[in-house]
Amino acid sequence: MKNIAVLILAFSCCVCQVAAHENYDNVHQCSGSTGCFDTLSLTSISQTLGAMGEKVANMAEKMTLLESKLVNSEREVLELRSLTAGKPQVAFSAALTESDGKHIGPFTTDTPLKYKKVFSNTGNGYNPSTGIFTAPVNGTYFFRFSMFKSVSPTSNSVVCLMKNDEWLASVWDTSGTDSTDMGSNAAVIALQVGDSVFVELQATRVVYESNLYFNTFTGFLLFTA
Ligand SMILES: *[C@@H]1O[C@H](CO)[C@@H](O)[C@H](O)[C@H]1NC(C)=O
Ligand SMILES: [Ca+2]
Repeated sequence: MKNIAVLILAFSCCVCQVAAHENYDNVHQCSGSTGCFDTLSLTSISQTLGAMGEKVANMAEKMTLLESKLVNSEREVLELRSLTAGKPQVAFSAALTESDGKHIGPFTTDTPLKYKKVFSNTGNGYNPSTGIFTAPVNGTYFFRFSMFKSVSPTSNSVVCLMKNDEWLASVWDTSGTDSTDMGSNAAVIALQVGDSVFVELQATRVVYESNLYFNTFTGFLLFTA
């Protein structure tokens, strides 16, 4: 709207300048006769005003059109915002495996757990072939994971929630005298674009999974930074 107002102003100035030149020519043509000058300049001014009026009417028409387009665009933006709540949608949830029941591990080094049974992955931040979630936007995220262990062959489970190479939260169960055990942990953390979050099975430890899906990894964006 501001730009259009400036345009109209600039356009009006041009018209004024043209009118002034026309008057100047008239003065030369009619030198000596003030009556002729008055009539000619009045005619010229009224012609100019007529042309201006037509142009302003055209512009008013165009502005009405633009206004209605703007109203439509604003309505569409509001609709889209209400769909996404004005923020990117990032949420995933996955379980370890679809097998009937098996141990995962032990490995000789700390290893990211690959949660392959994907329940949801809105925004595709989670990669089931690596087990790693990569933050698509700066923001504050919630993560939660669970660990299940069986008694045999060894009840010895340590899993950690990791942000890049930093330990955030762990579940630990290394007693060998009881049978099945389960634990979970969670964290709310600020991430920047490209930060990795995953659950790491520590070296020499195991977890047990079946198609009851004891071991899960879940995360979602709470709000953007
Ligand atoms: C994310 O945050 C970092 C640190 O505050 C900033 O340098 C970067 O520009 C931000 N990136 C985006 C895409 O907002
Ligand atoms: Ca125990």
